[in-house]
Amino acid sequence: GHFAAGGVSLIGVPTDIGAGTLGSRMGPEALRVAGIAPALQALGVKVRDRGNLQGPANPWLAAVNGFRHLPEVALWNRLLHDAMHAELRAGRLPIMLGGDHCLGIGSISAVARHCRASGQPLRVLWFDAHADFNTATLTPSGNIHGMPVACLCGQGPEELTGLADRVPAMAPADIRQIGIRSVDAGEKRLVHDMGIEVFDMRCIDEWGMRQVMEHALAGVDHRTHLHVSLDVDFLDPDIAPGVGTTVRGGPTYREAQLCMEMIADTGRLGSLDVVELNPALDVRNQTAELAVDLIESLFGKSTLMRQADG
Ligand code: 6HN
Ligand code: MN
Ligand code: MN
Ligand code: MN
Repeated sequence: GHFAAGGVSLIGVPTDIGAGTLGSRMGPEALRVAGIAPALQALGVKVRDRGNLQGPANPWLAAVNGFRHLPEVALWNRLLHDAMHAELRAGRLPIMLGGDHCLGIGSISAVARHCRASGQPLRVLWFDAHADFNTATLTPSGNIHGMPVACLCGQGPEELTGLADRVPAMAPADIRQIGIRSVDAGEKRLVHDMGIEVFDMRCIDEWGMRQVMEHALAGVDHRTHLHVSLDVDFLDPDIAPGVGTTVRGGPTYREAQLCMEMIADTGRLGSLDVVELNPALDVRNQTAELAVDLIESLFGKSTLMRQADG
């Protein structure tokens, strides 16, 4: 059957607690308004909308010891970890509707824990303009949405590194980063030292997206759990203006579609984050609509069209 045979669960996480711009708290509603549920249903996917998690408000405070809002970030991520893990255990494919990218910590902690319990290899595809590998001492902002990959790899405060069944929650060898084009100086060294495999924009320019995705998916087999963490600032700001941290020179609409189609072709998608969508900065909800287009491809829309041709 379809890789989402057990159905999809939408989990809204309406917070901008880890970001430097307010507004991604409205991301879940913008994705619903853009029609994420009916779009998946039209592809034959069973969808359950679990509604929104409820957590602490954003107090909008300065950094303390290198972190902004650490207690609130930790609480949101604990709630998300528990919700994601319950869906995975029930055999469902969770889609986390963010919210800012600090939520990748709770989401992927749950996925990694589930993979260990079920004996499945994990592959995380991190689509982002940023490496999100800062630490309290390296961060230029204190914003924890710039730190989730470091936390998942065990570099961070125990409130954030210890959400799963072990520390680090995830092995650096299990992640591939795609579309990177803005990395802070200290962060760059740490990404390199941790041995993270990065397919940056230079790589996409030189190899083309098809070859990049072939490399990023190499070794994925019939048992692999694929997790996609889609930071919408991955996309070029010309097509995706509704994000707080735009960086010029991102992938085009067709390049992004190809990424999603090649993932769909593996049949191994197991969970998804859609993060950093900021409706306060968007124009006529176009970035949310683009995200829904990409999610349709991720769930096999173009594959269905190919089958229709024979
Ligand atoms: N994101 N590297 C910058 C910082 O403040 O650490 C930007 C991080 C952006 C994070 O977009 O998920
Ligand atoms: Mn499973
Ligand atoms: Mn990010
Ligand atoms: Mn980003």
